[in-house]
Amino acid sequence: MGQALAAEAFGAVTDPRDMRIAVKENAMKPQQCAENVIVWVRPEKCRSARTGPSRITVMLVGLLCLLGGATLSQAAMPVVFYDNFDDGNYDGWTVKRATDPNAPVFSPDVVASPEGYAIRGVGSGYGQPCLDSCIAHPLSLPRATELKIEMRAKSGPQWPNCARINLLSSGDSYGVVDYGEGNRFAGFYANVGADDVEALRYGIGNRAYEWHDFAWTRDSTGWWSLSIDGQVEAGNFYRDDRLSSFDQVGISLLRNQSEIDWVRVSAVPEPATMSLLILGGLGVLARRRKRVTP
Ligand SMILES: [Ca+2]
Ligand SMILES: [Ca+2]
Repeated sequence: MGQALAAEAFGAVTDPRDMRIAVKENAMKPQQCAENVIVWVRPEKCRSARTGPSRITVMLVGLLCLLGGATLSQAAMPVVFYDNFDDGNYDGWTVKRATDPNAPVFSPDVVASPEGYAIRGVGSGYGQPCLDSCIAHPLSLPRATELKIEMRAKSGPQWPNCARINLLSSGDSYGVVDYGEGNRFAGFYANVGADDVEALRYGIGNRAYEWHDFAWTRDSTGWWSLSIDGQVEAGNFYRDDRLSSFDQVGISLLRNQSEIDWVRVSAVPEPATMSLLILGGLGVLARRRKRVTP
């Protein structure tokens, strides 16, 4: 994506010598190449310009730095959805039935947590039918490339226990879990058409039972990585970019020991969308310059 961004920049600048952008890729750890954006501006051009000369160039560089940074830096990936439940409710979410069509509908509880409030499952877990507390919130996320699904969650030691986020795309989904009881893992699921894959089952020991910040991130080449508390623990564990447009965020809490304190979804638009943003920005700058230059 970085290369595409650079190509767009060259195409939009009348004198390509004014500006060069290079993106240093690190193929081994693509999720860490984010900060490697280098921008050169030819200084003599700035000096030779008279009225607000390279002001537009400087603004372009600023714009490109911002957009390039937003594109490449996962730390700066735009947040498209966030709820921390600290207002003591889950208004805006709809309580859903679990996948079992015979399951009753269970509303999760809102409980105090070390960081405000969290939501917690109810009951003792599986039964006849099973006892997930499921809620869903609408989301409008078209054509994303890079993605990040995050939650602060804890699960519990008794069987069964699971705190799960689903990012839904019509009938398909990516699912991420903090799975408790004896298994104690962070997991990732891709449910696309008839393909239902458990792509990651990463053992986390007793951390499954404690509050931790989990992040499942997809980079611009489709590789997913797992970070816990900001540290990459399972880098590039799976490659899947089949889903790019999403319409709902779902939460599933199994049993009254599994809790989620906050959920956050971040995304970067596909290059075509980003190019339109860049061209739109350039157009605004060009019109602004035209107005101030006789
Ligand atoms: Ca709320
Ligand atoms: Ca909270």
